[in-house]
Amino acid sequence: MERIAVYPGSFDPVTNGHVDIVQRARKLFDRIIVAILHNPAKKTLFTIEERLDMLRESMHHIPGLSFDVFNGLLVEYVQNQGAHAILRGMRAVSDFEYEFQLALMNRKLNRDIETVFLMTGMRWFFTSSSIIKEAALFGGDIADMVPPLVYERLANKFEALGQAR
Ligand code: COD
Repeated sequence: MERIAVYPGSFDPVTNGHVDIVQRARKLFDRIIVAILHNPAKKTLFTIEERLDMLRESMHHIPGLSFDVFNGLLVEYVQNQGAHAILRGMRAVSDFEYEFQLALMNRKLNRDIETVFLMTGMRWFFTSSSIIKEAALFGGDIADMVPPLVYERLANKFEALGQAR
């Protein structure tokens, strides 16, 4: 049986922390579907198309991946894809409570799907999409935390980062 995992997220934008998780998880799964939640109620910096584009470009060197957009319940999407695992990354203790609730709710909704957590790579401990956006807004140097295309796109969005280059 093919081992398929779904790696769901907002990816607004993708960071080196996300890339690292997928790279390492490939040892555990034959195929990983990186899936962006389309939630029109949530305000994002990048559109779905921009986020998909950045994900594809940042992970093009990793085999066995596909990229998709989903809406509605995650467990339903996972089941429809023929997958049995949800892949999540864990950074600090602060991630734990939310991830724990999400995993338990998903298990309650579908007992056949397991959530698999990978610890962040040490280098990406402090890397988060929201902190990167805030730093970039004020011209902070975030070049080593995101793939080159994401850096370019952030610089285009935020003039301050563009000026710091
Ligand atoms: N190192 C390691 N992992 C990281 C790093 C890093 N530096 N940065 C982020 N990650 C991990 C996150 O911990 C997460 O596991 C994953 O990467 C994606 O992160 P985000 O922030 O892009 O994704 P989220 O947390 O916004 O995703 C939320 C979901 C889309 C999974 C969730 O909202 C969802 O499933 N929604 C659909 C409705 C549903 O079914 N809800 C659950 C039951 S009610």
